[in-house]
Amino acid sequence: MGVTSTSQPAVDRAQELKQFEESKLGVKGLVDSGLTSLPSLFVHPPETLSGLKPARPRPTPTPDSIPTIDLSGCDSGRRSSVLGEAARAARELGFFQVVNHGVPAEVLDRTIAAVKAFHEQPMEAKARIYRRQTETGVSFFSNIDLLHSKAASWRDTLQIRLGPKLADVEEIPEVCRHEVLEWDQQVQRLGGLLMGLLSEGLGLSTGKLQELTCLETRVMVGHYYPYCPQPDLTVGLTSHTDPGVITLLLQDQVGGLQVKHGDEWVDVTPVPGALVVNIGDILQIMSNDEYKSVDHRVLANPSQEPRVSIAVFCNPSNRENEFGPFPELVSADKPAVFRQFTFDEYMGRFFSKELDGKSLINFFRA
Ligand SMILES: O=C(O)CCC(=O)C(=O)O
Repeated sequence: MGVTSTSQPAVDRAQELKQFEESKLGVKGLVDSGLTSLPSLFVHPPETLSGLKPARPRPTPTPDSIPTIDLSGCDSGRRSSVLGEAARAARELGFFQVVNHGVPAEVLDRTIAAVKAFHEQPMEAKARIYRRQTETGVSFFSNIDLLHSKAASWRDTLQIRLGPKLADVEEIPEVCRHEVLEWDQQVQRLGGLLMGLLSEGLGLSTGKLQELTCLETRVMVGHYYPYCPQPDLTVGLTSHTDPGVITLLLQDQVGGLQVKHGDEWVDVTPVPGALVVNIGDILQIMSNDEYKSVDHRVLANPSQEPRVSIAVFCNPSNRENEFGPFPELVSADKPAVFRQFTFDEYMGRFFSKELDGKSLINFFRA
């Protein structure tokens, strides 16, 4: 296809974008075509590239590295210590990993393998569902913000609506259908447990977040980050915060996810068998700024081995209800720091702009 490489003169970006989108090849298609330098469409501005230096090495865990929390016994004797750890991580870092979460290792492995198999099918199979409209609840695309962003990123995505209304089951690619449905069962169970812990961590009842339908809307994105020939010129995923309540992420062992902590980027180093959990903007707002929704990004993948990650975003399904800080967390000493708004208004703003989260949450500050 006619995508301009970095060594060729620039052509009209809109035309280049259109060609890439209409080819339905995705980034993996570009890699498979044998390209050795980055199309200019994917080259990020100097202000992004200058901040891409590797995260600070952390040979031993330090208090501000991403903690791994052992969930075993959290329904019995260890609950208060587990919820203390989860709440502390949610307050200080907005991210943590969990092990002994009850999801069998075989399920983790086959979910990753199934999403990888989807992306590694012949192009025609994927092109059939290359689209940005979501009526059927299933779509394959490269870069959710391709049409709004200043520069594209080096990843493709399979997106599937899991709830409250599951996507048309027949539309879910057969190569990963069974595994996606099985994954959603695990997400619902574990998501409920985590929401219980995070609710209690705010001093609220265990069921508070689920009563507000926070686990009902679930969207899965199965990302594929192929080898990038010039990883210093682009990113896998630009820095952003997640707009929803919590996100559950399953990543393979390749690595590349980084979280902003203060002025530094910290690696979320893959831990075998672990799942990554992060706080979204709505939960930061509902917690009246107690919990933190933090910027995270993924570096472009320099290794020949593709990186696969699967995120499930959990959002409220009551989109017309008003959201804002929990009244229980507002007092004369700690007034509400956000105004009330509907989730519809929030998501409308999220999808109309580039992925650069913080300015969005700030829009709702009181
Ligand atoms: O691929 C990853 O590790 C992160 C994915 C992510 O942040 C997202 O989909 O919003």
